[in-house]
Amino acid sequence: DLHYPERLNCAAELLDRWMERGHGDRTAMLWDGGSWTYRELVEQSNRIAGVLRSDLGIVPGNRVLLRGPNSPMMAACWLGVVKAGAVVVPTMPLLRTRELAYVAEKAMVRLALTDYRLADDLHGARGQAPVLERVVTWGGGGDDGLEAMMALRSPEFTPVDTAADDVAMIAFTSGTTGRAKGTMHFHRDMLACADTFSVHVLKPSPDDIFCGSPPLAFTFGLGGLLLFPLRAGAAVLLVEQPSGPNLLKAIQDHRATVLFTAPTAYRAMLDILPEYDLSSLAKCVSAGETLPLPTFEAWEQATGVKIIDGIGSTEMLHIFIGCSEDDVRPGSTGRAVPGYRARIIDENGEPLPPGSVGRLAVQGPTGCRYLADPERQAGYVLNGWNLTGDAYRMDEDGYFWYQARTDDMIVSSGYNIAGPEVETVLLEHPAVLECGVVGLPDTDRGQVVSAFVVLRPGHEPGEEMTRSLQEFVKTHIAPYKYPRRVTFVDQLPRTQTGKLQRFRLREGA
Ligand code: 3SK
Repeated sequence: DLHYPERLNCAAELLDRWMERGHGDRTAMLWDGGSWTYRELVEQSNRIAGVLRSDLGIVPGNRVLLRGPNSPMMAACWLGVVKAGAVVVPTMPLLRTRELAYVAEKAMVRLALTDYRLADDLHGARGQAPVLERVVTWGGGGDDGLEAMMALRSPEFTPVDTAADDVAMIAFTSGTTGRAKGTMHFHRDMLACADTFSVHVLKPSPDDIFCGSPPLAFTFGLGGLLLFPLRAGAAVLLVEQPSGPNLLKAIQDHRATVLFTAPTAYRAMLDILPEYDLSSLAKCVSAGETLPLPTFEAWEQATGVKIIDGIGSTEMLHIFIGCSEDDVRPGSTGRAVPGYRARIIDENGEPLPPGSVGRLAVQGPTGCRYLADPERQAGYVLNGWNLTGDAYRMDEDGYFWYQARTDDMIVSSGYNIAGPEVETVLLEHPAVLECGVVGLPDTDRGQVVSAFVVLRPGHEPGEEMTRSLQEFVKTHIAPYKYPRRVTFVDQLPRTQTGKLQRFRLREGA
């Protein structure tokens, strides 16, 4: 059980505590062209907190929107806002005016801090969301820029004495369907996600250098690229444009040891791995989507590192099922992370025995709290259990095996078929770069298994390829699972966090 004091400011706990432990001269943050020690990061975040309180009129409880690529200023702003007792509302860099206005209205955001290169959409959002009073930029210079204000503020700031269960962050998720939902997380949650998954599964040391691709605005990225390294007293390497080649070069140049990214990125990087020296890399974490077994195997073969797979959610803040490298059962997502409980339930919420497929329910130190949405809240939390939208099977040893999103199970001629299982097989075909498998309505079968396939360069779509893919599936898994329909596409619809939007494939078809 985790116990935290009743009064707690998580930014002070994650960052300022290290000064008392004589850690001030250790590197906290690296990026292309610079670095900050723990002391420098404390001072930068203190100046930001001072600006918020003294120049921008922010009082505890106010909501402050953040917008920017992964950069030291984005991280320092996150910490500064929290130190000031305000609530961070991080937003994905890809959001546009209308989406930003929706977030600002829904979360009642007064102030936005943004990288100057991404300011235009926020200025546009002000017109649509009158609640948003002010937009302040960093990186663009000028007397009214954030750095100019910071220069006039003290490097010292006493973090606001917040309660452990005051809200520290509202994270929005578009999920794989529908309109963005705000999820509220307490100060203690920020520590709890580090003290569970990171401490018990990842087991980092102060000598680690974390890096990765998920935005800090996505809780997967926030944990992996800010909360976990700080909790461990380690360093984080922030890469603004984390394409495969940029990320691999950054790992090589800075000897990064821990990598956080999504399955599609691992798969895409495989082709170019031999061009880089990745000998520093010791731990790799994958989440955001289920990790296909062929990707796990190919990555291990190429780097010697077993990917730590995990499933989390924005609602739960971070990963609640996963496995450390010494505990990997290839193809399974792992076991409940210490501190969490997980079980499989039927449609009435009753627990199912090992071996049965049902809905995954979890319980632990973090949990879902939707912002101003009692209906959704009632649908997600039942008797203290958080009901994920994922269909899983648990084996006798407590390992969880992903089947599909609950709404992605295909029922064809009475068979239950998990689209992701068919995708995993298709991905082993040498011509397939990416694919998505869904059920489409069919008068004879109810639903028909339908694959949308992006081919690797040099391979031709057509009937011959369709037959080759179908035969391939039939020889690898039960033949009734083969895709009766195959559509070749140039790309697949994905959310901003890289999750495949299977509902769009269904709609488009
Ligand atoms: O999708 C996931 O698996 C995930 C993991 C960590 C944090 C957030 C999310 C959505």
